[in-house]
Amino acid sequence: MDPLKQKFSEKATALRSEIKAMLKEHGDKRFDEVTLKQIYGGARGIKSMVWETSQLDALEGIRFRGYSIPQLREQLPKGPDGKEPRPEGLFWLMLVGEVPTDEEVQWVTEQWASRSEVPEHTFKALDALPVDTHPMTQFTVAIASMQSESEFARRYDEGISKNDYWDPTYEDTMNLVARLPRVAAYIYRRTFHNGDHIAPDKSLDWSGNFAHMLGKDSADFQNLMRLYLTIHADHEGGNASAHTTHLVGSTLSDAYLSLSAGMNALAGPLHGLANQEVIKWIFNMLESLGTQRPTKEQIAKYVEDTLASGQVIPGYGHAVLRKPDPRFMAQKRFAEEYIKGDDVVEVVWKIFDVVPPILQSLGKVKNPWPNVDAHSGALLVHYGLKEYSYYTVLFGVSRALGVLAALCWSRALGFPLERPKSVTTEWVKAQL
Ligand code: FAM
Repeated sequence: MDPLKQKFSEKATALRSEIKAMLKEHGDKRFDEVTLKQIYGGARGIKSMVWETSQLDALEGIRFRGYSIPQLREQLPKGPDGKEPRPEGLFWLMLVGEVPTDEEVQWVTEQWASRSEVPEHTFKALDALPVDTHPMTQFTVAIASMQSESEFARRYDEGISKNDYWDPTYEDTMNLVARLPRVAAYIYRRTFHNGDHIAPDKSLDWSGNFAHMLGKDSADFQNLMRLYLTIHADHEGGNASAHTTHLVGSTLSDAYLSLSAGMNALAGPLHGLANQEVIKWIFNMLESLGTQRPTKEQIAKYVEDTLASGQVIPGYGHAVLRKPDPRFMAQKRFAEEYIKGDDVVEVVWKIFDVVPPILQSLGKVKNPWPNVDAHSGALLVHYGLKEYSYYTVLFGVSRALGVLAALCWSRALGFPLERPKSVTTEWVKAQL
């Protein structure tokens, strides 16, 4: 058995019996109460699922298996120039809870390279779509089209024991993650570069090869991809893309169908699509002001106008966070180190000064601070990746790491079909 699978199987077996014993002894212990506001308010804050790979603190931000983003950057094995962490290492950490060695990360890189062949019919399915189909739609179609290769679906059809569900889920996860950069790069090149595709370079790491297939070979862009694909990977289980993947997976839909569903959730403007909305909003602002270097006063006026027209300020606010997002700060740090003085980055930083007090003054916005999406576009634009309708696909390639590692855990721990209770307003009124 491969070393990661072996380790995962041991850890999962141990945790599964621990949970069984815990449930037997404490199964009726109360952890939460639900208010009417929560029932009508998108279930905010209700503790109702288990997600082993990461946990979000409203003030501290995300921790992956206990490690904050700055700690990950320090401790995970890095790319060839030793600067940014390799997402392969984060995947290992999320799956088995241990920071991997350089050799272990190299093993993941090689595994994914060896599993990265994309079926021909997926390219055909993409080519059948109009070229101006939104890249996220292309992405979900491509992922669903690869379902024909699902090990889980095949083994279920043959009659697999419940105790073994985790095994083909792990195989599907490894195959699917391995193929995503090729699929995502294919979508980029067909949509924006006349289908002039670039063959993979399997000597590169997962992020380096992705950058290469996008047509961006500079060492700095490869580093941006390493950081980007690391910090977008997971944000505990309740966010829409993670929760959708989890819900669909709970019906024993395989990893392909579950991820494809999760990516449809990521494609919404209140979730992952916000990264395209941010840069679109900034470009529109610069155009309407007629300058690349607006003053803070000009930005404030534009923000007020956006709010007055009944729109949200993209990249600001969060359902859980109540401080500037550490993923925003990690990107700011990257910009300070690699591309200080860039015009669009300067605008992003001015917006960071201007927007929070304005949102605060509205008196209803619970978090006036920037989230992950407020910064990412400016970094991509700097390196010439200006086609912002593509940005959410990059987010999706990364998010697959967390939600699929979590899917492996859900199958290994024997989690049941998810089925919360709904009520009618008539029923609610009768309780008051
Ligand atoms: N601009 C203007 N108004 C905002 C706002 C923003 N950035 N963020 C929240 N509000 C409003 C919100 O629309 C609501 O207004 P109404 O009561 O009139 O409906 C009010 O403030 C209270 O909302 P909340 O409780 O503070 O936020 P929610 O938990 O309901 O929603 C977000 C969270 C993220 C959907 C919301 O902040 C938002 O729409 N932000 C802009 C879109 C965005 O950046 N999304 C990306 C989130 C990201 F981290 C990700 O998933 N990738």
